[in-house]
Amino acid sequence: MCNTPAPLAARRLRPAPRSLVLLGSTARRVVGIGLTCALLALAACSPPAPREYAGHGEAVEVDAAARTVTLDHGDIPGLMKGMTMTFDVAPAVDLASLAPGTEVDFRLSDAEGGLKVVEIRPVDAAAEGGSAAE
Ligand SMILES: [Cu+2]
Repeated sequence: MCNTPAPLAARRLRPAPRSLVLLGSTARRVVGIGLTCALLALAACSPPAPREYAGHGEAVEVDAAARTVTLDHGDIPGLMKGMTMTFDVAPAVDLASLAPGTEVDFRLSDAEGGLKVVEIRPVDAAAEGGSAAE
């Protein structure tokens, strides 16, 4: 008997990706278009999740009119090393009561486009001793 085992063996030896073989060229194109649309929809409809960072430092300069604060800040994990720099401040933050020279804890967020200070509050001198009661 002639069982022709050669083609079977040859087929087994060729590890062609099954999914691609099973899909016709049209189906592949549809999948490709679908993927492209999904990616475009993702890019257009869901902006990247806003990132937040916590920092600590000293308010060197406060410009309530320009909505900026210059901070001499320590390292901000995941963002930058310690430095003195000016940040934009989100509209909701009250800068009127923040005096230059104040030691502050602050939060930054990139939710509204650029990086902005979304919270800034003086470090309670009493809490600095270690028993921080907020
Ligand atoms: Cu900085």
